[in-house]
This record gives sequence, structure tokens and C-alpha cells, in this order.
Amino acid sequence: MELKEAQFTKDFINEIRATYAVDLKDTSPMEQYMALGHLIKRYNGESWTDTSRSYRKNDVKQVYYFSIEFLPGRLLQSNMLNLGITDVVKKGLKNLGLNFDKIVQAEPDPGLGNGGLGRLAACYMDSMASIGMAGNGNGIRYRYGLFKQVFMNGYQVELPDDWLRNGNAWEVRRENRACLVRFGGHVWLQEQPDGSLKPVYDHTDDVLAVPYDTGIIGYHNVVTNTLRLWSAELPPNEEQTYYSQEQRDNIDDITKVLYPDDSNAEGRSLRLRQEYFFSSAGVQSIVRHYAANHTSFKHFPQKVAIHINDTHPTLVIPELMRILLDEYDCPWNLAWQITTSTMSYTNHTIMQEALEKWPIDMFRGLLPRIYQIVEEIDRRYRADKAPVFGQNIVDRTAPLGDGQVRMAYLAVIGSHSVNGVAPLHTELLKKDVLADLYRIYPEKFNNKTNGIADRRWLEIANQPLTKLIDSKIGKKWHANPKLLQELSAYENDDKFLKQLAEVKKINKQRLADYVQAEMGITIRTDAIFDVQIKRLHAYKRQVLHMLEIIREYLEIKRNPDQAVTPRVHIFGAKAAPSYHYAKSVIKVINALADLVNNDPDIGDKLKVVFIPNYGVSLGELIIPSADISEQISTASKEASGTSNMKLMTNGALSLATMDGANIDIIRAAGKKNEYIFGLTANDVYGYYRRNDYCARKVYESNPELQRVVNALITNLIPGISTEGHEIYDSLLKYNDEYFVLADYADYVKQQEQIAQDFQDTTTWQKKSLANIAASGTFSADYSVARYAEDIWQVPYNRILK
Ligand code: 26Y
Repeated sequence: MELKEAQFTKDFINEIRATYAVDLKDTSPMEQYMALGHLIKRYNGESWTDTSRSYRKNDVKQVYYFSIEFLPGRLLQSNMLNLGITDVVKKGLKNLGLNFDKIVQAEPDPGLGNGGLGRLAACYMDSMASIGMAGNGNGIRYRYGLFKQVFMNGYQVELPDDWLRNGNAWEVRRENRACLVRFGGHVWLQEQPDGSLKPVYDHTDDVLAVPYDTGIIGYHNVVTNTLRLWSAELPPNEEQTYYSQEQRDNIDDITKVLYPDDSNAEGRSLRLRQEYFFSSAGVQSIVRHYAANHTSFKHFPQKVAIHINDTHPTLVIPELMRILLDEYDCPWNLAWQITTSTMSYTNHTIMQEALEKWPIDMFRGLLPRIYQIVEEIDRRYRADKAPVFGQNIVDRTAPLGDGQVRMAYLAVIGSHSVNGVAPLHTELLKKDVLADLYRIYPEKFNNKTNGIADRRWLEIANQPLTKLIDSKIGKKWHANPKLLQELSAYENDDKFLKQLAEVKKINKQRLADYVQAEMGITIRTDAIFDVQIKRLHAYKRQVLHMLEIIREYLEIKRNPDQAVTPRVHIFGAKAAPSYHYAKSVIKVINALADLVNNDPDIGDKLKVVFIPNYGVSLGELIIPSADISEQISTASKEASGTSNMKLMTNGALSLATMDGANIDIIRAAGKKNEYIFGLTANDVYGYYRRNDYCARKVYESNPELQRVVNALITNLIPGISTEGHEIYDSLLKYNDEYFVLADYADYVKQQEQIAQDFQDTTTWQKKSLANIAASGTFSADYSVARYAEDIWQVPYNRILK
């Protein structure tokens, strides 16, 4: 948008006066931020209205991306960037004597997600708007986001994330679009005068779902889409119904807090209520909008695509069936055909423990009508498929089985498309997790490799690098990130490679300052910044990284005079509060950090920093500084990974297993520009098949490994007698479920290679450049364009080459 500095300054001062009734000089950064947020929302109001109007007028097909998590990160800078007003606003604020960085920091980072899945949903929202596609988000407005992590004596402690305390500048409450969601009670089918059956409800607990909309601004294209998050409230009280405190609490609880669990499904009824709550509210609002503009539902799938982000929103399937059957008198077959043509499903994990299953008794009690519909889907599925594929396979894959509602199977059966998030992951879905269903519906399965919001991770998080790139290849890559490839022309340009190294140094210094200020640890910027940032999970193998640190420590102790390449090991990771093992790993790494960082023999050759409270905002600080990107999950376990892509774009070299999207990163950047190690997915499956992995054997055949692992139980690291033993036992007593020991030697070899290669700055920067240049293909712009073409069949504007 067009904005002159004088205009901005005037508007901003007025906004401050109108909102806070004080002079600018008396405002806090929080107030300055809120005023700026409100002002930018107002600036964008017309584009938002115009976008909605034009979708309606042209009856454009809409995508609704249903996700129980959205992790958008702070919106101020990204909205300014996408509106093209960054320079004007920054200059204006500066001339008013304000500190822009402080204003940015005052914005709370909405933690409405756990990790990869929630962040992906947010990246896709940005990209859908940016390529001019009618894509809306639908989720939950949690009163409290993911907990804030602090360390006390090295242990993780969780504090509530009260992100709405000062209000939310970006959202609009739309009470007039609220709808009722029904839980519990009894339902029976009553015959109508025309012979049809209609459900009658009795003693239900009704909840009012109130939407809060946030405009999602496209990049330089005057498109603003909508992210709709639902909040649970008491229903309007026309009949003066009395609500007990317990009933009030039950309603409040639904959207009170995000489940802090990723990939570990606990069959809790509150979570099921959350899932139905936002699925039902979302589908109701879609149908209401559609019905207001169309007379028949026959063409519903030509106008609406509903996407199921992992199994959590699967109940959109029976919910749409319910509305079509009960409220629009649609016959079953037509309703089913409309529903399956509308729905598509993305799977994000092959881990059994993340596949949601609900006990039938709980499900039926909470959602009696929905259960009847699921029963009928199950009955018809069995009747349909058993004659063709046999009873066994049908028993294994039906929506109802073993006394449970199996959400992933319901999602596959009720959708026309099922996708994995990286080629290997999709292959494993077909071969393993969903193999039976793949046999029955091969045509539904496809791959859509994940992507990232490039512009956030470069233009916002890494301005020095952005400037340098712009100075060489111009700005066209901002809208078409594949053009980053043009950078390869500079691979032998020594001056450019030096500039690249200088940029990295600036970013390392920025992180070093933060680490000094927040943690009191001094780190040197000529060290290798070896970064592992992701949720703490056994399969992601932070333990392997930890063993390497012990090895390096022992090595320096044994050989104090030998020259080493200095290293800083940087971790960021939250553990699910109930995930005991993950919390023990945090404690051990923190204890190890204490030992290493305070040992005078070590000095600044080796440092370990576990930065608390990792999230999107800290990612923006850490990622640009990384030299090494640790992507070391057991092959076959990480569906895709996306921090691997963010780090690549920022010039880090991957130290990686052949897992998830690492494989695609390695292919894109070239093997010689990454450090690859470890078992392949085939090797891992070979061990499973033969059942012949013996961790102890590996341990016994490698004396160095023994020394390193033994350090967990020998008091070398103070204060971890319990946790050290736990990890030790997981490796040796319980036979190392994630093949840490199997991969140890190969991993260490690559780490030694890295230490050596890092000495040669020019060659290193050349590899870094190869990663940056090849990273454009992982922009989420392209990912959503492929969803649009292959799955949703919706148009988009920006031409992507
Ligand atoms: C059922 C419940 C406990 C649950 C909650 C959250 C289950 C799963 C999750 C989250 C899963 C998740 O974040 N998966 C990640 O999705 C990313 C985006 O596709 C992938 O890059 C990453 O490999 C995968 O672990």
C-alpha cells in the first residue's frame, strides 16, 4: 500500500491519543505496539473487506484449513512487510524518537501450537494469501498458549502463557457469527409425517462458539484472507437458564488451554471436546455462508474444500454429514458423495502413539448423534469393502474397532485425498502405517512436501543476509523464492563469500549478546554454532547430540594442549510436561552445560547453551546464526521436519540422517554440501523385521562409546544420578529404541569432519551458499500451489515458476 511518512506519523500520534489519552512520550513500548497494531489493522481494513467481497461476488472456491494448532509468530513485522510499509513505518517511528526493536518485542508471540504442525499451518496461511488463493484458517482461540518454559536447577518448569493479557491488536470478535455446538444428552430418531427420520435431542450441553477473525495479509498483492479462531462461551441466556459453576467451568475449559503434547495422544475427553468444538463451529459457519449464496448442495464441493490437518479435525466428516442429513434432508449417498469430495487429509506422523483413537463409550457419551453417523459410515464401509477385499483387512481398517473410534482411518475413508509431508514419509504411509487403506484406496494417496514462510525466515529474521542477496540478484526472489538459485553464479566470488561470512558473524553476535544478557554465558562468534532446535522427543535424538558433547569434553580433558575448532552447542526444546524421559534429557543437557561451561580446562573451546522457551520468536534469533543444523532423527521417524528448511535458507549446513525432508534438502543442495550419516529407513526396517538389533553389542565393541555413555552414571556430571541412569538404561537396558548407539560412530565421524572443514572459511561459505541458493524450492508458496492444483482444485494468482 501507499503510505507517506508524514501521514503515518500523524495517524500514529492520533491513534495513541485516542486509545490511551496520553502524550507519546508517556507511553510504554506495549502501548506503542498496540497503537501501531490497531493502526495497521485499520490501514488494511479496506483490503480485507474487498477480498471477502470479491470472493463472494465471484463465487470463488474457498479452502478452509482446519487445524487444532496455529503458530503464527509475531505479526507486526510480517504484516508491515507484506503491506510494503516497513521502511516508512520504521523511519516514522525513529523520527518520533521511538525504538522499533522494543516495540517489536512488546508483541506477545501467540503460542497456539506445539511445534511443526502448528507452524506449518501458519506458514500455509501466509502463503495462500501471498499467492492470491482463497484460503481460510479454522482453529481454536486458546486463552492460554503453550506454556512458557523456564529452567530451575536445570529442570524444566512450566509457566502459563497469558498471551491475551493486554488484548490482541489483530483480531476482530464477531459475535454475530456465533453458533451453538451441542454435547452430550440423548438423541433419538423420530419419524416425521413424511416418513423420514429426524433426530430429537434431549438434555444436551450447548456451548456458544464465538469466532475471532484475524486478517492474513498477502505479500504485496492486496489480498487479505481470514484466520478464524473459535472461543467457547455460555450460550445466550434468553430463557434465563441457570448455569451452575461447574457448567460454566466446563464451557470455559474447552478453549482454555492448548494441550502441550505433541505426538503423544492421550485419550482425554477434554481434547475430544476441543476437537468437536472447532470442527463443528467451523463446518456450521461454512455451510451457513454457502447456503446464504446457493440454493442446492449438489455443487458444494466445487465451492468448498475442507482440509484436515492431522487427525484432530477429523470430526468435520461426520459433522458435515450430520448437517446435510439432519438439517437439509439430504439422502445418505448424496451427502456422502458431497462430504468425501470436499474433504482432504494430511498425515503428519508415522508414530503409532500419535494416532488418535477414542474409546467408544466416551465418544458416544459426548457426541451421541455424531456417533450414530460414524456407526453408519462404519457399517457401510464394511458392507462395501468386505466382499472385495476380505473381512480381515476390513476389520483392521474400519472406523470402529477394538472398542475405539480410529480417527486416522475415518479421515482416510471420508476424504478424497490423503497426503504425507515428504516423499519418504508418503512411501512409509503406503508401506506401513496406512498400508491396508492404501490397498483399498490407492488413488487417494499423494505426497505434498512441506514448505516454510521464506520471507519471515529471511526478510524479517535475517535482514543482513537479505540485503546482501538483494545487492546481487535484486528483489524478485521475494515473490518467487526459487530465484535464489541465481546466487550460485557467485560460488567462486571470493568477495561475496567473505561478505556471506561477515553476515553470519553479525547474526552470531546478535545471538551471543542475547545469550550473554539472558543466561550470563559468554560465547565466541568464531566458534561453530551447532544448533538443534525442535521439540524434545526421543526419536529426534537430542541424546545423540548430548553424547557428542560428552565426547568433545572428554577429548579436551584428555588432550588439553591439542588445538580444537571451538564450538558452541545450542539447544532449544520444550518437553511435554508429562513426558518424563524428555524432561530428564533436558536436565542432563543443562547439567552437562554447567560442567562444561565452568571448567577452566575447557575455557572457550567448548560451550553448551540450552536456551529456554524456544518458540517462533527465538527461532528468528537463533536460526540466522547457525553454522550447523542438527537433523538427526532416527531414519523413518521424522515425517518431514521444517526447521531443517529454515536453517538451510539461512545458510546452515545440515548434519543429517536420511530422514523426512532431509533427503530432499540433500538432493537439492548436493551431497557434498551436507554431512550425512546413519542408518537409512531401510536399515531400520531391516532391524525391525529381523528383530536383531543389539545395543549392548555396539556398546561393547566401541571403547570410546563406552567411556562416553558411562559418563552418564559415573558422577562426572554432577546432579544427575537419577536422570543419567534413566538415559543409560534407555540405551542399554531397554535396547535403545531409536538406534542412538548404532548411529553414534558415523555421527562422530561427521562431527570430526565438520570441525576440520570449518577451518577453511572459503570452502565452508561456498557450501553455505549452495544451501541458500537451493532453498527456494522449500518455500511454502510452492507447497500450497501444489495443494491448490492437485487436491483443492482452487485457483491462485501469482505465477510461480
Ligand atoms: C494427538 C496429539 C497428541 C498430537 C498433537 C500434536 C499429535 C501430533 C501433534 C503434532 C505433530 C507434529 O507437529 N508433527 C510434525 O509435523 C510437521 C509438519 O508436517 C513435520 O515437519 C514433523 O516432521 C512432524 O513431526
